[in-house]
Amino acid sequence: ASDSVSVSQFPTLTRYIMGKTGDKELAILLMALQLACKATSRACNKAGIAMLFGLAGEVNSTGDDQKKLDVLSNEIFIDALTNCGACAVLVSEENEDPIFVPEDKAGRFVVAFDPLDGSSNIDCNVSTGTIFAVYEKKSEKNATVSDILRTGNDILVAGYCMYGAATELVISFKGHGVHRFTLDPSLGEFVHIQAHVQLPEGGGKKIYSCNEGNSRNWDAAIKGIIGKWKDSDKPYAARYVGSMVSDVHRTILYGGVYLYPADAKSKHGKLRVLYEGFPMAFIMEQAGGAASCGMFKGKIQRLLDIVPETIHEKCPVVIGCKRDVEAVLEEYKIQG
Ligand code: AHM
Ligand code: MG
Repeated sequence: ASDSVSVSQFPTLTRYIMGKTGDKELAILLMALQLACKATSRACNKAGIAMLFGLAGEVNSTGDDQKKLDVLSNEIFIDALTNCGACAVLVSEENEDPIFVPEDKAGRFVVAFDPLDGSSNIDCNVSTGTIFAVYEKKSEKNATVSDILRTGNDILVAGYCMYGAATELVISFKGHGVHRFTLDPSLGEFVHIQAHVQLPEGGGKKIYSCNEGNSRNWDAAIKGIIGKWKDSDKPYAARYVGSMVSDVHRTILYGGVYLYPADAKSKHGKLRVLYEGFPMAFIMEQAGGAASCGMFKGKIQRLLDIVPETIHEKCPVVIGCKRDVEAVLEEYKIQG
């Protein structure tokens, strides 16, 4: 496309939301979210020059060392969301407790987010991302933590923003499919590049994506299925960035499966339900894929059906094309 094409040929995110839902408060919320994504993208781009690489010297809600960019992006998101007038409660990976928006600024939405996911990739200029899930609060008056401790089936909007070669926002509105928007830096806007994104027909490329360094602690079913994929006539390829946003994004576009299973050391896996598992499972299902925990607490569980009891709870994650997710679940039956 040349620079002379009209702006309206590439609708912006805000225009897109208004056109699809007509919900002005939701449009305001998503304007705040996209502003925070743009500011985080800018911080990632300038990190080397602005001396933003390295540790901040603090530990976050789950005991991980915080990077300077973790702290900065968290401040960016909290500032944008508490001041937009559309939020009641926020849950961030970086904050131990939920953040209740003061009554005079509060709105109808509840947002769980990981401001900058993929910590291990921050300092070496490999893709990172933001992940978020939006709910509408149930409480009539002031919001409580019960407004966020709900199943993933209650999600209204989920999305992620990938800070990669380009900055890309992928959003799914319940009932409206999955949409891709790319940040046009010269315009400072996210422009719509693909509607109703679906995983490739039949499951797409044969790719498994997981941290195989954990394999000695996996259960028999996960060891079994990965072994089968590697030993088949046309073996699966291994691809693992180590940033969930990038690994899930590739899975949606190319096919295959992404796994962070439970193991003997981590019975709940590594990823957090509210701002990693749920939003990615929601997007994956909306894109025609599947999302499971595999075997969790003694039974096979669809990921979105979990009801979290605490805000930083973890769950095992097996998400991707139906072909591969079903093969994992089948392996649990075979292994008993
Ligand atoms: P983080 O929230 O501390 O960044 O951890 C989440 C990340 C995911 O993006 C990624 O898929 C996973 O952790 C990688 O974990 P590992 O380094 O154990 O493979
Ligand atoms: Mg994270």
